[in-house]
Amino acid sequence: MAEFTYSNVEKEMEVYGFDAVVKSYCRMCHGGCGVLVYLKDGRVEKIAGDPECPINHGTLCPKGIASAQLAYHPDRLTHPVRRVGPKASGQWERISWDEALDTIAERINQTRDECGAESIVMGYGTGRETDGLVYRFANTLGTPNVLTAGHFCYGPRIATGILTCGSNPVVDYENHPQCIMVWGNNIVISNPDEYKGEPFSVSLNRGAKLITVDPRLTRVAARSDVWLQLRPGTDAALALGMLHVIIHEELYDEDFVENHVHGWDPFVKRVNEYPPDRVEQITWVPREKIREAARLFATTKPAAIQWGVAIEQQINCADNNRLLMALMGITGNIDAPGGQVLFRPPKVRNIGEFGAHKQLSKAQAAKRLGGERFRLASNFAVINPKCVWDAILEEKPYPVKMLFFVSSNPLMTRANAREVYRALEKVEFMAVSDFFLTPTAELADIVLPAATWLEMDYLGNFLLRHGYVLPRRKIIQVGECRSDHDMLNDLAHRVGIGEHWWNSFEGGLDYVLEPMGITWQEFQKTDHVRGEVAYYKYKDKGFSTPTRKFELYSTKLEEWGYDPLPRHREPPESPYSTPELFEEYPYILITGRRMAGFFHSENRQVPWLRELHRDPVVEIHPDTAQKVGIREGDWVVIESPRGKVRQRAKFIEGMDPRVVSAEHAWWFPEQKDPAHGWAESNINVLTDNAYESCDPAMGATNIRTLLCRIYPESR
Ligand SMILES: Nc1nc2c(c(=O)[nH]1)N[C@H]1C(S)=C(S)[C@@H](COP(=O)(O)OP(=O)(O)OC[C@H]3O[C@@H](n4cnc5c(=O)[nH]c(N)nc54)[C@H](O)[C@@H]3O)O[C@H]1N2
Ligand SMILES: Nc1nc2c(c(=O)[nH]1)N[C@H]1C(S)=C(S)[C@@H](COP(=O)(O)OP(=O)(O)OC[C@H]3O[C@@H](n4cnc5c(=O)[nH]c(N)nc54)[C@H](O)[C@@H]3O)O[C@H]1N2
Ligand code: SF4
Ligand SMILES: [Mo]
Repeated sequence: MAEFTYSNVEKEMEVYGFDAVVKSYCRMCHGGCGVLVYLKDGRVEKIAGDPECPINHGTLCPKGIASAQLAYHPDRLTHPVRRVGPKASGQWERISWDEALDTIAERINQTRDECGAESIVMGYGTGRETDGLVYRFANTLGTPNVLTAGHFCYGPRIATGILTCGSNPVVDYENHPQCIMVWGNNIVISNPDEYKGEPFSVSLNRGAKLITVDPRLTRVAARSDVWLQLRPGTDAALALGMLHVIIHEELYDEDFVENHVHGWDPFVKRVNEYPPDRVEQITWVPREKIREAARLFATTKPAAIQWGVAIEQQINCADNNRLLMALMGITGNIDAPGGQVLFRPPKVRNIGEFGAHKQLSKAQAAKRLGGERFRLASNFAVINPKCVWDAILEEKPYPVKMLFFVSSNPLMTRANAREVYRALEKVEFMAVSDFFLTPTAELADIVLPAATWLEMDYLGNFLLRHGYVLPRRKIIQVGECRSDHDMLNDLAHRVGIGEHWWNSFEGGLDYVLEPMGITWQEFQKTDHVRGEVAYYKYKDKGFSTPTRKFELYSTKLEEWGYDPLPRHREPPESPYSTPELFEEYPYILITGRRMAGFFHSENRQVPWLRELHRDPVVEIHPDTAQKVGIREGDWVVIESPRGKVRQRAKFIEGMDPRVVSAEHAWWFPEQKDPAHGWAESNINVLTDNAYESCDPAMGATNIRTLLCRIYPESR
């Protein structure tokens, strides 16, 4: 264990009688915050931020602080169970780990032999750091089908980053950007991926200019120099409008454009289709504001874009990402200190090797669901969820017989939840690994009790692109819970693919660390490692793309038959694309803003966190509310052509009266029947997953902008 001394910690131990304080890294979200875990009689008594951690500098969010309430929750599943009644009957019996894993192994072997490995779909949830191993399991087993949120979250940033400049450009807060453009992101609440709110706030406090692109007046928007309140789903048009200003006013970095970009002329031609007056009509943002923001961003150095998932859950997903990268690139902020850096990882095995992607044969890879339709996604081993539901329900292009979800709750988090339900109900066999019997787990055949971050050794943040790898340490054991890594390593031996795995999972940790010449036992004595930090690497080596240039014009997309240049597509449901529907459903609905205490469908049962936020909330402008007869705090009905749900109205002046914003992933663990109210307030009952509404290359489901009506429950 790392040696450390903090005078206040020593004092606290003395005064409160803690037995030990252990350093580790939280993972109640995508993870990364350094923590000090205080123990008394072997139990976690308190969790505090580690002031020495370069990621959070001692700060923590409510989820981190409440982690022990999750770990010790009385409803937690602490041993494997097998369902003994019909699906969703809530009838379970306790079984041993051996019995559980043997049963799953038997089904895997039988399904693979009778139908082919591709009819087994593995799945994992966002950022639970099960990613690498679930892929390793799937790839070594021979199935190309791994179902994640990767089609509409983070995956698109990585995929388009690789196409455009070789990696994902990450904001360099350490060198304090002088201008930050927050685009479709609420960083101070969501602390997503590589980012935590603390370094962002420090840069603001040092005087960085702030531009916010968000349909809602968030706390960040309220602090901005310029707030662009765009119509939801029109980000591509807005970015093209800003590029128009930057190009026509010659505010771009000439050296970068001349020497380092591919496709400048055709790109400018495309941008010319989006002058600010046209963009104003599309986005509802006044042209003067577009100009003001473009000028501020392009003339303040260094500048960075703090981008979020809102731009990815749209039909324009891949192009939105590419356009924001174009803004970073042509203003000279790529790989610049205080700009957007292509950080290098330390010398560890990369996620591709850990995920054993080379083990999957070409013939099996060609069977990836949706592979022909969504070629960008498929090239990054990502699938669109509807392809899985269709393969179960319609057996097309082949039947999927088995699902195995390790850390995901798709009934709450995937679009068109009623279709998801039908698929989970029909599938022949489903295994789930989770902390609780969630609405998804209630439909499973076997549920495995997973370990929380306090109960595992792992290489934290090893997938992310900020260049850090962190030693997460096992501190407690709860019941029979096991880490997913340990569980998958064990299962791999039971299905005959053990040769690609290790005797115990510690071997997997050693495998990743091997290029650094150290073992897990040695690594866990350190605080963290970081890759070498270097700027402007492209000046010597070019970018890691097919042309070695920053590709404004994507040669790969062209090869795959897509438009190589980014453009704006009107959202599939909108006042303009579906005017008749708009008459019946006259409001634009945004779904899924983040809440501080919850992580998607998680934590509704954690007392400190539920206290922060008791009920699902839909935000609405007071004028709109008055028009439809809604009072503040009322339970109201939100309805789309797919269905209706209830949430409580909250009045927000800082919303366009034509837009409402609902929360996602709500279920009610306090309802003890096996449905746990999954359909009551679950906004994904309303979202659409039709293929035509998805991003044509990435398969991102358009869940951010749809049409709805909203009215009091009593109507
Ligand atoms: N309408 C709408 N829908 C959305 C979104 C939105 O904005 N709007 N956002 C989408 C996005 S960006 C994402 S990433 C997805 C997220 O989708 P999911 O990742 O499916 O999200 P969760 O609901 O958090 O499901 C995770 C489950 O895993 C369990 N769990 C947590 N940690 C572990 C672990 O270490 N091991 C195991 N075995 N289980 C664990 C939790 O208890 C929980 O039940 O949701 C998407 N859905
Ligand atoms: N506490 C907490 N933290 C989380 C999560 C969580 O569930 N809870 N989830 C994690 C995950 S998986 C993810 S992906 C990240 C996401 O983190 P963020 O990217 O911060 O996601 P959101 O808060 O959903 O959306 C950000 C902002 O986008 C705005 N927005 C909505 N529609 C549009 C649009 O069309 N265009 C633009 N420009 N903006 C729009 C919303 O109003 C919102 O303020 O958060 C991660 N962190
Ligand atoms: S931001 Fe994430 S890693 Fe940091 S304390 Fe909160 S949940 Fe933990
Ligand atoms: Mo996400």
